Amino acid sequence: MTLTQGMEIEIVDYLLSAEKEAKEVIKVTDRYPDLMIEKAYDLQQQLIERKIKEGARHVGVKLGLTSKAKQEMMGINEAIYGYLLNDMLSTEWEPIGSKELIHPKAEPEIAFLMGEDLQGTSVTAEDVLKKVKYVAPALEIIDSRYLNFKFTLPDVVADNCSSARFVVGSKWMKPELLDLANVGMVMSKNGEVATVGAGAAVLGHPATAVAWAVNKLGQRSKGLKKGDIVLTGALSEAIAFEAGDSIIAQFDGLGSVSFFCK
Ligand code: 0L1
Ligand code: MG
Repeated sequence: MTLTQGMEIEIVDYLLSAEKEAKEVIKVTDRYPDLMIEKAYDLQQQLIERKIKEGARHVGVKLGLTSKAKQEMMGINEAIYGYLLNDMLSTEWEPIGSKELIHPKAEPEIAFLMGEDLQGTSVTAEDVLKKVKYVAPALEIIDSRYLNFKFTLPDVVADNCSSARFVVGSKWMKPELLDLANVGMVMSKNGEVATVGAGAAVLGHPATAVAWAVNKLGQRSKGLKKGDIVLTGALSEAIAFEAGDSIIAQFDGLGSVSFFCK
């Protein structure tokens, strides 16, 4: 079934309300089983445009489903991208409010800060690294709007790839000072190790994941802008948390990043 403009507006409203009310909802493909991935990116774009119209600002891009393990689990062979807006950016010293979220999970990631614009359809990891000004430790907080965090690929793309919040650590380094694929990471919850990982978990190298995203954006005549923050993908599985929990991710050579959930 082809979605009419009215149906598309209704889907975007549905997802925006679920987020605003912090209420999980039945996935879109239960109602529209023919929803295809490219149409889901159109819906994602409309959702972001609505948020921008309501006052939010674009601050970057995020990669999702970048680990081979997660791709195999979902029976897919490519990553996904979504957008980061200023109202998702949280600081280490300001607690994350659990009441505004549904069933949040934390993901340890390496953030890139773009020093120059980058657009194209045959961009390589090397091209990406030439345009990255700094890398930093980051935590992404994902919070799928769907019931029990269960969805198909088009569902999660339309839902802006489960984006909710993100925190970037204060240590920013030149990318050439680190071997990003070999950066080890330990994420702890309430002082206990919850998960470990390495930069290579992100499609072999975080810059490879970003090159994929740039090429995918390029197909829509979009790209990365100077000053964009890019969350390059999770170094390990996501860890669920709730009010009262504190999360810290420590990265070899890159320092740490943490938050408390109130
Ligand atoms: O950022 C991510 O890797 C998550 C993307 C969406 C999939 C999920 O919500 O687990
Ligand atoms: Mg993520």
